[in-house]
Amino acid sequence: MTGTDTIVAIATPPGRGGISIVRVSGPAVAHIAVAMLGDVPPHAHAVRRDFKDSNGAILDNGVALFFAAPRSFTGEDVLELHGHGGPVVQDLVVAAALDLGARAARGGEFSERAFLNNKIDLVQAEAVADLINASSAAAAKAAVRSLQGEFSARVNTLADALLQLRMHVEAAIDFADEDLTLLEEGAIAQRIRDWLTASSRLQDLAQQGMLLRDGCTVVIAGRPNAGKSSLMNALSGEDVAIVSATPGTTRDVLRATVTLDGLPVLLLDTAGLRVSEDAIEQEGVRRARKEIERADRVLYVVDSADQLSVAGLSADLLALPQELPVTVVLNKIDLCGKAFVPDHATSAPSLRVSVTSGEGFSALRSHLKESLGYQSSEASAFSARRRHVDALQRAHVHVMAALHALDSTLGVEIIAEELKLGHASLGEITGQVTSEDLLGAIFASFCIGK
Ligand SMILES: Nc1nc2c(ncn2[C@@H]2O[C@H](COP(=O)(O)OP(=O)(O)OP(=O)(O)O)[C@@H](O)[C@H]2O)c(=O)[nH]1
Ligand SMILES: [Mg+2]
Repeated sequence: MTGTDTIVAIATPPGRGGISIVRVSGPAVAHIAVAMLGDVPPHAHAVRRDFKDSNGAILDNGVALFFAAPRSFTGEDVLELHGHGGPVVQDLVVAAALDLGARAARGGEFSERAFLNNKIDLVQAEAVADLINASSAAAAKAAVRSLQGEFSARVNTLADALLQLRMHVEAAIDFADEDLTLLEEGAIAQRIRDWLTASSRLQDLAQQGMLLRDGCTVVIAGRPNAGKSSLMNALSGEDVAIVSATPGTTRDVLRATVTLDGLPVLLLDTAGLRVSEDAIEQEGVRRARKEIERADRVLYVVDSADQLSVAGLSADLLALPQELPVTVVLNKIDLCGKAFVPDHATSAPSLRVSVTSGEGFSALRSHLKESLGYQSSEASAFSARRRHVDALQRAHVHVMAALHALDSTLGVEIIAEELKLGHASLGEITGQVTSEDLLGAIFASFCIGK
């Protein structure tokens, strides 16, 4: 399935740098090496060479690395030219390879070839991109674990167990007379239950991996002057937003990224929610509402020292979209007595803080992590994507259906079919079962040269 053509790309970031790497992969690599370097260097040995164009003109002098198929990242012959990091010289080296029969690689094409040549599975290919794009140290470590195959191994264990179950059940179909003896042993039901337990556990882990990779969006909302921008600045540790005693200060949506124990959180500060005659402020409120709808969690900030805000809290919360995950942050508690707890008639959790004194902040951070579903279990986390979690869930549902069919003695064929569908869902994760569309979508998001 691999391309019969040879691809070339600059593998290092664009611009000037100490070193830049041009990577070539495909059947024409040996030809290109002979033309540009004078020989094909020995496998995986760094050699010093002049890099020449097809006319023999010297373009650069650097280190060349050749990896013979299939012992390379892509599984094809690969040549890496480590030259000087100037944009013009890099382009000249690429142009020379193009001249000698290579074509410019698309984003992710090297990784795609690695996948198609069975050097890595789909989860690992995705982990390459996740590692490059990791927005926190924890996310990077998690991506490395996926890259090393930890997630794939767990998926494969589940898939293998399911395959065993399928074989057992399908044997029951083939030997119809012994139908009952094969299935009524009870062992099958127990094995399916065990499988479901393991599947739930992996779903939890994958969910964590997805959180680590994608992070969460937390929107700070509330009435004007509640202390939203102050909270934004305090949580991000930066002076992102203008704070002033004048209500209606913030108009635009302001963003800052913070890391909570490795969990990347995008914080959004928004305009105070109120009815206003001012067109600019109206637009600010409109933007605030738009972000609120998309939030993974809303921190609804209340000025606890302001009687009107406290009295209006229940109504304010009711005016927010239904089923929105909201935490009420009762701010400015430095201005009220300790015993003061405004009552509000919703089930939203509430926390008391003072941005000025810092009181209640560590509780707020822990609450955020917990409410976003993050357990900072760095040791076992691996990166995962929404599509992995979806596929795991689908597999789980099918196997549940199989168990149901077994319990209600629905017929062995139905059990077999559900197990088969579950197995196929798992296969989508590592790429045993894929469609062209899926592959295209995954690799298109990679950077060029990867
Ligand atoms: N005493 C006290 N004052 C606070 C606290 N938090 C914020 N403030 C003050 O409250 C005022 C409003 O703060 P901002 O952070 O600008 O409020 P905001 O909710 O962003 O206001 P808008 O952008 O106008 O909607 C400022 O004068 C802050 O210094 C607090 O915990 N205690
Ligand atoms: Mg503000």
